[in-house]
Amino acid sequence: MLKIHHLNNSRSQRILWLFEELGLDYEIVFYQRDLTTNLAPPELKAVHPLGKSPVISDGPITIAESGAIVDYIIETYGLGRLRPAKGGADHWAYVEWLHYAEGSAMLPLMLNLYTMRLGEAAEPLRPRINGEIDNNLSYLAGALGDKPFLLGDELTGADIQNSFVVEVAKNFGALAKYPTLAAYVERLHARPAYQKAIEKGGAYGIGQ
Ligand SMILES: N[C@@H](CCC(=O)N[C@@H](CS)C(=O)NCC(=O)O)C(=O)O
Repeated sequence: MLKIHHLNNSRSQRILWLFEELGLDYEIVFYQRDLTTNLAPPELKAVHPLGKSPVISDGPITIAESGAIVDYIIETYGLGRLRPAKGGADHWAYVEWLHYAEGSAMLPLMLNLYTMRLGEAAEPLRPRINGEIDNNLSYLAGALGDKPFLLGDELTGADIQNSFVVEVAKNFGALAKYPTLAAYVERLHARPAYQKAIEKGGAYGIGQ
């Protein structure tokens, strides 16, 4: 059976959502962040050397990195759902979005998170970090346009993978300038599968 190593209040929430969108059977192994450091417990290192979440296992296969997990699950269990047909321009746009979330968009958001702890010492970095957050959010808003989802009328893995980006941006108050992205977050959160995943995954405070 599919198994997900799920850290509370983390990126693995979007994998639970993916499972729910596809109606899959799966087992959740729960891990709790340290209340002081907010880091993952050391037990996750026994699952994967990086000690991060999400990690899934499916029989002999173990996969870390949420983009790879989204790709694997949709290819293996999607039966053509949650992705555009292969071969066309939309397919490659979809692949790009799967890489984009963690490869580009999350970097300035994580830098923001880390440098917030430095107080005034981080001031010299602020213009670059804020500029790159805006660069990415305006790119996302432009790509979304007036469509409901990144690739058109249907939800795809691209939206699930990038949901964490817009949720983190919302937590930082960075969506105030991007009403279409704020509405996009609400649209994703309104999906029954999203809500079921929240019920299963436990308290989630990112972008809510
Ligand atoms: N690029 C990875 C990032 C994984 C990651 O950093 N996960 C965070 C949760 S949001 C984590 O496990 N943090 C706990 C820690 O670093 O101790 C992915 O998308 O799967």
